[in-house]
Amino acid sequence: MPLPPIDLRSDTVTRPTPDMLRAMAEARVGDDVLGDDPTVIALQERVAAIMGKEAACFVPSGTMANQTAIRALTEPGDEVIAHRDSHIIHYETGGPAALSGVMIRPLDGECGLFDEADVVAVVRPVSAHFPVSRLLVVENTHNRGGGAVWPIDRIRRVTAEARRHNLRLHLDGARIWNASAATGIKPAEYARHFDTVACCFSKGLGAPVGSAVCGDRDTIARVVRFRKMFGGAMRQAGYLAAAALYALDHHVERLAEDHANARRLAEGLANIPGITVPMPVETNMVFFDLDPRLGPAAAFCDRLAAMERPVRVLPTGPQRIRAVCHLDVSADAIEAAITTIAAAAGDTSVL
Ligand code: TLP
Repeated sequence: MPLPPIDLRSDTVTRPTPDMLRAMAEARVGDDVLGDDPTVIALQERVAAIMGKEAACFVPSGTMANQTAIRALTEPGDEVIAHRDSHIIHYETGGPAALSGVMIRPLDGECGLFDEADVVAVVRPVSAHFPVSRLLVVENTHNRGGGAVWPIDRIRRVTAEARRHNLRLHLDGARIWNASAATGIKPAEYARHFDTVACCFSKGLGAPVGSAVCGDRDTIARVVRFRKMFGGAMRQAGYLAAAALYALDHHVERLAEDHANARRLAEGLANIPGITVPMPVETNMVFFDLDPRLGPAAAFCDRLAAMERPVRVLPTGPQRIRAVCHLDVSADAIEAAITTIAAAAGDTSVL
């Protein structure tokens, strides 16, 4: 019998715990499209309060959270400024172009971060010829930036300058909980600099489904409208909202464990010949690069999945791999993962 794989592909792979399932089964529900699901209403009020915003809208995915927010804050033909490596550019199937009719102006910067001067440099003058520079999107933590956390001072400076240039502001805070766990800075302290904040319950927090968009009442009314238009309005969604409420109660404090596991994993990987860890590990993600003599990343991932104690990870570049720590991965599993990866890299000293 092969041993069960250690699944580090994403923090999205977690399964609901028995207690979470019980909370879901016991949820009071209504019809959320008609606006009377009490558990969805409770979740929306709770998450709006956590973010210090007037209102929130529960949506099925992080992608829909970002896309409804972008649609709510822009007009077709507008330009959205975002880091080159951001999720909205790489992993949302061209949604900003398809759903909102906007262009994206990508910014450079280490680990998904940039400075106010980078924003100012691309803001366009008002002219009949140019698209309107309308929206700045910040991602915190930054996924392809290694799970990097935006320093709060940098957020303050960048958003203040963006406002001076009449930009609206959206925070892709799918992993805002990880940013807060790493810094001790409350989500509302990050959120107050933005018009809208997307946060996710099904990544670090371990719920099976669901994200939210938070903002002022008028903007969230637009988000609710676009959620319907994009097919994301759900009926007895209280069963899912109950999982998110359970996750907020029980799975936020423990995120520090995932961060400690990620640091340990990075340390173990950095000691394996042929493997380098290119970015600092600040939260629950570890990116690692393979020396070409270990082969391409995709083939190495396949090799890891076929080992005696399989490890599942995802290639994110020709030589780059991502591993993500989460609720369903223990400190012991991390030690086993390091052993498997070392063995696959041909490091016999670990065996
Ligand atoms: N990210 C997924 C993949 O799409 C890459 C992952 O495994 O990390 N914002 C950020 C910063 C994200 O990392 C993700 C998911 C989303 C938005 C979208 O969330 P979902 O997958 O719920 O649509």
